[in-house]
Amino acid sequence: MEKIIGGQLAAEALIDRGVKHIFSISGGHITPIYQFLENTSVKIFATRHEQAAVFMAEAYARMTRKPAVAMVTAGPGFTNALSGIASARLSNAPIILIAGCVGLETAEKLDLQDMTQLPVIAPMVKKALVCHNAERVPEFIDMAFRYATQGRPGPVYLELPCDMLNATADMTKVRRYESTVTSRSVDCESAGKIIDLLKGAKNPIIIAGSGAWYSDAGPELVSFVEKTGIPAFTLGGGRGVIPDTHPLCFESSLAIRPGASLMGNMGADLVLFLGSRLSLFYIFGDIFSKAAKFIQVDIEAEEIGRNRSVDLGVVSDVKAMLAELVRIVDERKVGPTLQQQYTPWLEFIKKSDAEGKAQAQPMWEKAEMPIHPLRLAREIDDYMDREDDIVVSDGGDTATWMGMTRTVRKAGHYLDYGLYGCLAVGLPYANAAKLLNPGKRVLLVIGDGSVGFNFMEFHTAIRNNLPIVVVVANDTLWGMIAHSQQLRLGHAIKDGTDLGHVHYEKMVEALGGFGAYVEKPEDIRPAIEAAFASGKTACVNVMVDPSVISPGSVALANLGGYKA
Ligand SMILES: Cc1ncc(C[n+]2csc(CCOP(=O)(O)OP(=O)(O)O)c2C)c(N)n1
Repeated sequence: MEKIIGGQLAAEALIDRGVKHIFSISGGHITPIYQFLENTSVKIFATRHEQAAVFMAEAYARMTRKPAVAMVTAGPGFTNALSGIASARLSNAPIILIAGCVGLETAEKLDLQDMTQLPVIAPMVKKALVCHNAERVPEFIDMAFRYATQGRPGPVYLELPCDMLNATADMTKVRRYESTVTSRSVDCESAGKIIDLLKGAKNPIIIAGSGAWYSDAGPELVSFVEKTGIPAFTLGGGRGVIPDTHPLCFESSLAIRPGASLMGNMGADLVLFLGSRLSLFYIFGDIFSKAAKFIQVDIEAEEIGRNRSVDLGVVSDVKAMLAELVRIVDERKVGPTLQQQYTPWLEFIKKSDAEGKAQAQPMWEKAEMPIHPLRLAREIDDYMDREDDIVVSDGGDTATWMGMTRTVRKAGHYLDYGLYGCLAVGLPYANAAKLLNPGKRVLLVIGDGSVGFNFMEFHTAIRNNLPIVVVVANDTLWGMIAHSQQLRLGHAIKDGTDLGHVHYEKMVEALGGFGAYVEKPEDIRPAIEAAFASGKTACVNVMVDPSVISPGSVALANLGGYKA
């Protein structure tokens, strides 16, 4: 009889699951899986750092809303992967991290790359699994996929000890598993109560977060907003579920965004909070009036009520809930009445939007040197104007400026690090975006500090023919920290915030990519055009004004536990 080992069963289970890419760096402990993935439908996508592999899986999962797999070797491969796992936990990305580890035979004998991995990662994931039995590998892989995707999506860890991967399986005991849950929970009674509360409101807003995107609630959200006339905002993974260009969408709910968000958040008398979390981004809930009615809809009961008591907490799938709300609005024929009721509020929101934007206009348009970083963000936003364009941002101030500017036309087409705030995501996210979307333009804008972390991912892009365009917003500083120190101490602490002037574009040229260097505002657009036209992985190094302080740095100096 053919000898089948645990590694083969793992490889076959991943193939059976339809996995197309596994993001990874090789290692002896996982070779028994690699050897059975060679020349199969699964491509091992090799990065230059395990952190980058997991960030790629995270972006892949965030964009496709399907589970993505990263695979790392024991010990150092595992520890390098941890930042990506922490990030995926906060972005709700359904990723599965498979890690090798030393075998039971040699545990605690001082074997190579030995460390106790499971208790380190267990608090960081939805579920930490270890399979000790070769025959049960397919079952554990099925389990990992189920945990990653059900309820609130998130990361799952699966540890496969190397002696188990090399052990011969008793095939009479092997069973194939694959289950997918398709039903969506909806609380119909609460839907009626939401409509009743809306009838009593004058100034309602809707905020849609990543829960709206993961449940694919875009069409239902647009329909509900159009029928009722409630102004809508989006945040994080929810950006784009209703396009920023929709007349009833007022873009990001981040209060620092030039537009209506601050007045919308502060002036609302009812907040319909859909699949979002009351995090720092809402000053832990304090941005809203205490008197406002707060309705929170979330797939996870534990999330409801974090940082604020709610008037109505609903455990529900966001899409199913919105579909029910649309149905009730139609059935009770309340749409026109609600629209009329909210008209003065909508006019106020539109006026706030215009005023907020007018205030930022001089910075968006600033023509003098040195380049204002908001002008750079505006040039990028203007250039990346196709519905399918994908923009990724990374860096402290840089991501803040881009978040204040980017017009998100389609969900899943704007990525930043979100709540985990981990610099270094940019290149892996952009590479994952291009891998998934070879026909779409992908641009990353990134701080000069952040670009250093995973710089060799330029090479990964070049090797894999991923012609992404990377714009480095180069202020020769770890800008956000230098700026928040200036605000707090009156000066930046040079050690730790100074980076010096580096020609990053030349480094990319040396790797085989395209490079351009920009100092004048009017040269930004031609350089980006040339970068895309080159068809190569490109770096456009743009010198920006190091003295401009972003609202993100102001917040860092003044908010919560960061303030002096
Ligand atoms: C991995 C990681 N290390 C450190 C920090 C702290 N931090 C936040 S913003 C920032 C400065 C970022 O500088 P840069 O990438 O040049 O972007 P800029 O703020 O200048 O736009 C630092 C060091 C972090 N968020 N993540």
